Amino acid sequence: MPLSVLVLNGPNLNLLGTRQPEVYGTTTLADIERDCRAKGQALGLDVEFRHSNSEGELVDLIHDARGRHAGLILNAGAYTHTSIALMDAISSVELPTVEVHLSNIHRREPFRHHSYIAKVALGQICGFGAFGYLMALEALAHHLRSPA
Ligand code: CA2
Repeated sequence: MPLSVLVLNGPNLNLLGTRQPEVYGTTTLADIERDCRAKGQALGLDVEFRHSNSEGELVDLIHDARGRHAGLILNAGAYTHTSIALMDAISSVELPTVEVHLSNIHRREPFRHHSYIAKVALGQICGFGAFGYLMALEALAHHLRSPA
C-alpha cells in the first residue's frame, strides 16, 4: 500500500490565482492540488490535499494526520509567522514536515522572515511558486525512503 502524505494550506491560499498575481502568480490552489496528485502518483505517494483559513482547524488536521499519513507538507500562510500552536501541533505528532511558501519570504517584509514552522520542519522551500510543492513532495519522498 502506498504511503500517504498530507498537503496542508493555510489562510487566504484559497484566493490564489484570483488576486495579487504579481506576488503569488496565476496558478490556483486547485491547479496545485492537481499537480501534487500527479507528482504523488509518480513518486508512489497518496496525496491528501486540504485547506483551512482557521488556525484551530489546521491544528486539528495536523493532529488527525497522526497514524493516517507518513508526512506533512505545510504552507501555513501568515500563521507561519505567528503560530506557536501550529509549531506545537507539528512537534506533538512527530511527522516529518516540509515547509513550503510560494514567495521568497526572506526577500519580503521583515515580519515574514521569521517562521515558527521552520523550528520543527525538516526544511523550508520558498520562492519557487507552485513548483515548490512538487519540490517538497520529492524531498519528503526521499526522506521517507531514506531518513537522514
Ligand atoms: O508565500 C507564501 O506561500 C506565503 O505563505 C503566503 C501567505 C503569506 O502570508 C506568507 O507570508 C507567505 C499569504 C497567502 C495569501 O494568498 C493570497 C493569494 C492571492 C491573493 C491574496 C492572498
